[in-house]
Amino acid sequence: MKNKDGILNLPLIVVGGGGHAKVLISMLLQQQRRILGIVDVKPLPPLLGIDYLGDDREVLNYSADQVRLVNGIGSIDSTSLHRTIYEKFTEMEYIFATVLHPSAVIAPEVQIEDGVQVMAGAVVQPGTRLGANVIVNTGARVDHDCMIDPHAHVAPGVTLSGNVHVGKGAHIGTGATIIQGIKVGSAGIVGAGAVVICDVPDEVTVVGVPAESLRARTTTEHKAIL
Ligand code: JB2
Repeated sequence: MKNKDGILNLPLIVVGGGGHAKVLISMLLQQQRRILGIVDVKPLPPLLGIDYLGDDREVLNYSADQVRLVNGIGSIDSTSLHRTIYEKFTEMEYIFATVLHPSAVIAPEVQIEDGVQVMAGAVVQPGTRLGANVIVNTGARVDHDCMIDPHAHVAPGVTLSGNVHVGKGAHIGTGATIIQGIKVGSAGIVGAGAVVICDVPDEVTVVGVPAESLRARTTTEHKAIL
């Protein structure tokens, strides 16, 4: 995989200055990338030595061919802000850098779209496609032929067996395991530590071992109480 960003090596602006941005900045500094600064909705002290520039309007001081952006917004309650930030700036023709930790093991046959982030210790096997703005977080394992649609977040320590399809903007919580051939619908949420053995419909949250819909679980619990 080679993308335009890797060839041009343009300076970077990190959008968002919280926990996810800190991990990205550390990776980028190890790779000796030049970071112009951070934009955030609130003023921040320097983060790993990188200064706060101002709010998102600060990006507009640079043309889209002078800089690359790094999406420093992770997944707080959902991936929606991560997605919004990406869409807002790509509509203005800015390009998000692809950030791959050198310790991640990524098979050469993996397709990687713009703005993908793969953190330390992750493994991504052949035949997999990582859509635009996808995060494969620390130590996650994505086995062969998985389709990870744009804006999805595969949190630290997740295991996806082969042929898993993760829908647009889905969030796979820390340490979850998804067996082979499962589809998680768009904006689906898999709770931390869940073991998913059945498909997850769009916008549904599943939790537990084996995973079941949060709504179904709540209803069952209510019935039990009543
Ligand atoms: O519209 C915005 C905006 N809204 C919030 N534009 C910009 N440029 N920044 C924005 N922010 C800023 O994002 C907040 O002011 C805050 O500084 C930052 C979010 O930081 P936080 O640490 O709360 O979340 P995160 O997205 O960096 O990290 C989450 O996701 C990661 C994947 C956490 O849950 C982490 O624990 C997790 N590893």
